[in-house]
Amino acid sequence: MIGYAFMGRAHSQAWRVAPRFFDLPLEPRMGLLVGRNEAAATAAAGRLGWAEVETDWRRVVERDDVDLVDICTPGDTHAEIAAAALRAGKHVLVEKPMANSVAEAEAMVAAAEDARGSGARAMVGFTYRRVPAVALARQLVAEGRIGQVRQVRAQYLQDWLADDEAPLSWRLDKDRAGSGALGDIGAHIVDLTEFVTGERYVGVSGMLETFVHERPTAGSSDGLSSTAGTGRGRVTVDDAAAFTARLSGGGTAVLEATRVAWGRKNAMRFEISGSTGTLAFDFEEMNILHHYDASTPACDGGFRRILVTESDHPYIAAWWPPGHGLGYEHGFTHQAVDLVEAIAGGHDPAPSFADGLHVQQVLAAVERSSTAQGAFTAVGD
Ligand code: SOE
Repeated sequence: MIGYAFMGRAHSQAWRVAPRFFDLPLEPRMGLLVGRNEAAATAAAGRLGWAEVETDWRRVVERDDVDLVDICTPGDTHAEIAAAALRAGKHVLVEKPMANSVAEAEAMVAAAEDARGSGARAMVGFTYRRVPAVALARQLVAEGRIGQVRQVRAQYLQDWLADDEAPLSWRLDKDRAGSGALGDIGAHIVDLTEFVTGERYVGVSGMLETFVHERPTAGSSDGLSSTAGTGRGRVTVDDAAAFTARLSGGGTAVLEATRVAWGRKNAMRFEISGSTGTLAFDFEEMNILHHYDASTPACDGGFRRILVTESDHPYIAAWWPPGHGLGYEHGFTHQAVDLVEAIAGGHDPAPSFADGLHVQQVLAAVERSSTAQGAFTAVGD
């Protein structure tokens, strides 16, 4: 695993726990943690359960005793590391957004295609697909339980940048992160709503805004949060993104991603209205899915609140009795499980690098549209 901050911690927890709760066809062994600061990486490896430490990823990706490379670094490093690992015949899991540009994402797809012959598998970490209520929503749409998808409403709202004095970090630097709220969290709702509907966004009209152009430079950081330093630096990414979109099946969508919405901590929500019903989900109540079925007589109709903790709900059988609930980290565990099963079963995991490229194309179309005062922009052009 390369990187050991927020995502590295989440992935480590997943690799540790997955074989203890799920019957996996292969046992993951947590071999090497890679970080440039040897002392910090050594401390992290001890805490997170990695056997060895390396300071240069190049020395790791070709080692014979490495089968899978898990990339948890900022976006500007993804393409190079993923391509090198795939060339060496390793399986790759890469954090979202897959890359910082469409060109990088295309190169990653090409590397994954070339490596397929050697049996190497490549997957993007859109972990929210593995929240049981989200996976159930996808099943219900596929079963026709809301009919033809007509309207998608999705939001990803956070507030960790709502304070104008919140310090700079790599996530606010376009060269390192690619974009701001758009790629960091907008990418999740693009992927998630495509996953649930089984459709693709074909065109967008978008608007990006940066409200706070300068922030204190970061002083110290523990990988999760940072304190302000003494200087000030420029923010080069968006604080918020909003866009409307058209879906491949003829439906419409309204999406919003922001890191400056006071009071909203990790409110990733979607509501999907079809010709015969609606589904609604909010990550802040992640064990619940709401379903409105229009075939129920209006007099006793209304949204049904499904507590997604039954053993026949996706992923739940491996966990706790009904009603005991799962949390943020379980999505990462399910991701590890699905990847290991794909590797052992010899099939491609989802989301693939091609799926990651498509999300990148949607993000790029939103950026182009925003530059062109919101002109409708086809995805992929
Ligand atoms: C920060 O906005 C962040 O950590 C994202 O990068 C993650 O993808 C999201 O799951 C939580 O918020």
